[in-house]
Amino acid sequence: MDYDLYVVTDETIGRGRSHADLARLAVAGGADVIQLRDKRLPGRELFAAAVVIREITRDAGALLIVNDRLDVALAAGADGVHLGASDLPVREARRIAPPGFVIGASVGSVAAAVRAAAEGADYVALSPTFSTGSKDDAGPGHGLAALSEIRSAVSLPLVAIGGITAGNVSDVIAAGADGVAVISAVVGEDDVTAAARNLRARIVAAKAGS
Ligand code: TZP
Ligand code: MG
Repeated sequence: MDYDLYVVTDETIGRGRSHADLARLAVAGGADVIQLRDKRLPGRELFAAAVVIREITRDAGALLIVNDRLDVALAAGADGVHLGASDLPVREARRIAPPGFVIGASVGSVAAAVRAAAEGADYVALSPTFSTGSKDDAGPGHGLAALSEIRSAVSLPLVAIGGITAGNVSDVIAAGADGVAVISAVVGEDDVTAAARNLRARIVAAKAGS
């Protein structure tokens, strides 16, 4: 599974563009993963958005991950779900998800990453890697040292999320991330496709140099 550029849709940051618009523009720039994330939408509307983005991501060969909601992810035929500390436990999601379904987990420490791996997560995301204005309750950034520690402790794909920009993405990859998840650096830009393409090129270059 390729997590190089993982774009999280957020209509509050997306300058008037819908989740589907953002997904379409981001995959055109090479996004490998689209996460549908909306804390405001009722399940029925989140499902409707997921169905549309399922088509967009399938056509582009990108993964679709739904944030928080395993039920919506399964119903829409998404590739996976992303779970945080206040969501369904990874162990329970693993128990009821079909084979091959991707479960991602937000972690803030080595211990949490090791636990997520033991419970059956397919990837872990260090959240937040740097401080961010895009998530109210994100808390302070854990930093690159934490990223490297987690890299050494678990063999699962490791994604960095929070405060990642074109300016720091090379350092994030060098510290051990397999991929980066972003909102504002892509979704908040005027030209979403160009921003995605630029970020992905930097990720690929950083990997080639490591
Ligand atoms: N989870 C942890 S940090 C974050 C989420 C959804 C927000 C990331 O947004 P940005 O704009 O890339 O910092
Ligand atoms: Mg969550």
